Amino acid sequence: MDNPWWHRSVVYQIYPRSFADANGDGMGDLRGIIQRLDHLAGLGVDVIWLSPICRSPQDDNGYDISDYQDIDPAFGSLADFDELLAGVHERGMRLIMDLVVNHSSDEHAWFAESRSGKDSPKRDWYWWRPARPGMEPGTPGAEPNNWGSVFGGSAWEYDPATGEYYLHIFSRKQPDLNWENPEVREAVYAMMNWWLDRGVDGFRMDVIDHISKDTSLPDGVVRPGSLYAEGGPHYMNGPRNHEFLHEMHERVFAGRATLLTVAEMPGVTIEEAARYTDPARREVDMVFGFEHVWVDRGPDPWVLYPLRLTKLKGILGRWQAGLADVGWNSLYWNNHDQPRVVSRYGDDSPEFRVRSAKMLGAVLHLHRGTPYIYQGEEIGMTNAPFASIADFRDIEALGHYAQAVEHEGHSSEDVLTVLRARGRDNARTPMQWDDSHQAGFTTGTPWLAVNPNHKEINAAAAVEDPDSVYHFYRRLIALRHDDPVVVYGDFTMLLPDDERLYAFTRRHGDTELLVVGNFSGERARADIPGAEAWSSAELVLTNAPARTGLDLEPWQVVIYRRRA
Ligand code: TEU
Repeated sequence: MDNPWWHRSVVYQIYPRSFADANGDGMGDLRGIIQRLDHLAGLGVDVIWLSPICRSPQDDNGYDISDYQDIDPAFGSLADFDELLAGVHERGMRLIMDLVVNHSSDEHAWFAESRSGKDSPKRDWYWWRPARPGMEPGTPGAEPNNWGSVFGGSAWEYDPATGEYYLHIFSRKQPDLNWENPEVREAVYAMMNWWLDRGVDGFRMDVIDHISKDTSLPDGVVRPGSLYAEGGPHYMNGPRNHEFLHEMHERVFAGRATLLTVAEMPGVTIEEAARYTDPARREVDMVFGFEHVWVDRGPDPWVLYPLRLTKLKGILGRWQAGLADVGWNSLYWNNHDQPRVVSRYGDDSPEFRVRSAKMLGAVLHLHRGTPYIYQGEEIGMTNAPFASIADFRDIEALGHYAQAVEHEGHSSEDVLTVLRARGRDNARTPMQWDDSHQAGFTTGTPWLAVNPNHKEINAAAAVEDPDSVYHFYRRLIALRHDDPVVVYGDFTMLLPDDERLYAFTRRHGDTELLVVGNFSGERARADIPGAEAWSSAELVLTNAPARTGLDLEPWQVVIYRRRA
């Protein structure tokens, strides 16, 4: 079988709300994206992934869909979408949609019908349950189980009209669909086929390892200091998850040649990832694991830990090894849920921002797998200077703040410190196009404040400057397109115990690459085994004035190539 095209591809994620606003209402839209397509074509990316654009009350910025087959008026219309898709295809790129089907919006017609009465034909499309036995429905503690919602509070919402509760792992406006019901699955597959028939090239599947739950919905373990239990073990990667994704493959993907399917799976292990992405099992092409973006957190996601490079290398090295023979990795530092990587694992000070952003890009893109770039990463955008809770918009940040400050007794300043480092709004500040008012994102008032550093950090300046992060990313993408060792080479981690250097080799046929990145603000020498063999190798790319050999400047990365 030929290697699939997406092995050679780089994906670029657009968060439409924050990308480009064509109509001046302060929110990005499809016509804004159409106007900026040449930025992406110029970068050289192969695929665009659009975060949700379907009709939505926008409780979770579109991850709460009320009509899967229409565009939210705030983003435009189906006609705008068709024009965008054509523009993407004309430039030789592909487009994948965000598929959000673990839950719908509570304003979806399906849920309205389900909620209308216990004998509604769609009652069983969602997870309705009575109060805990012996408890008065609607009173504290009477929820069917003790799970907490990801966004704070109970995972159950009481519905007085029928005296029952519905499950929502995310917000109360995101009721979980019941995948046990075959009608639900058929409705989802029909909708997916409708989009593919319209011409889209695949899907990124939101929390798709949450669709099969332990149907007994048992109580979970409550962490000390928490009000609610972590339900994850009972709803992530559940007993029928593989079965459902295989069925989806059969009903939707089979026989369609050029698709890309990527499954977001917060709870996935390497072993499970190998199963989900084994082509012989016909489920999905790749998964987004979370271990490497949770490297700086503990069991409580809201406690900060410093990055330990050895731990990060341990995780990514195990994923490389675990999917070396069967399956395929996705590679990402950033998306709309993660803080900006240059602020998180790099150094966003004026002295080292550009250099560390390039180093991080090179280390990621030279792993084996398909790299994802999140809008703004290619110009080294940073976390935002949020002054107070009033500056945040994200439902997760606001929900966590309310729970931690109002119900769990934490100080406001402590919670803000964590939110500044970890809050999702860091990724969601508007794309910085130029140094003008509102960074060229909108002529109106943006829904979330533009980062004041757009005066220096913006796409126009980056495209002008041959030494920018943008042109470095462009070269990384070109390197993948030009040299099969980047795509197919095997992966060997070096210096696993070094807390400053990230070093590995890739080998394909007679070509070998050596990549060494310095994750520190100090000079460091890479004492790798067989270092002398690299002394005459070609320096393919670096981000600092080249020094000799394997002595690295602060935050420097070197990529060497040699042929046997
Ligand atoms: O994210 C799922 C997910 O794992 C997040 O809840 C993550 O744990 C959290 O944001 C870390 O801070 C997906 C989407 O990417 C996210 O934007 C949605 O809010 C969520 O699903 C619900 O649809």
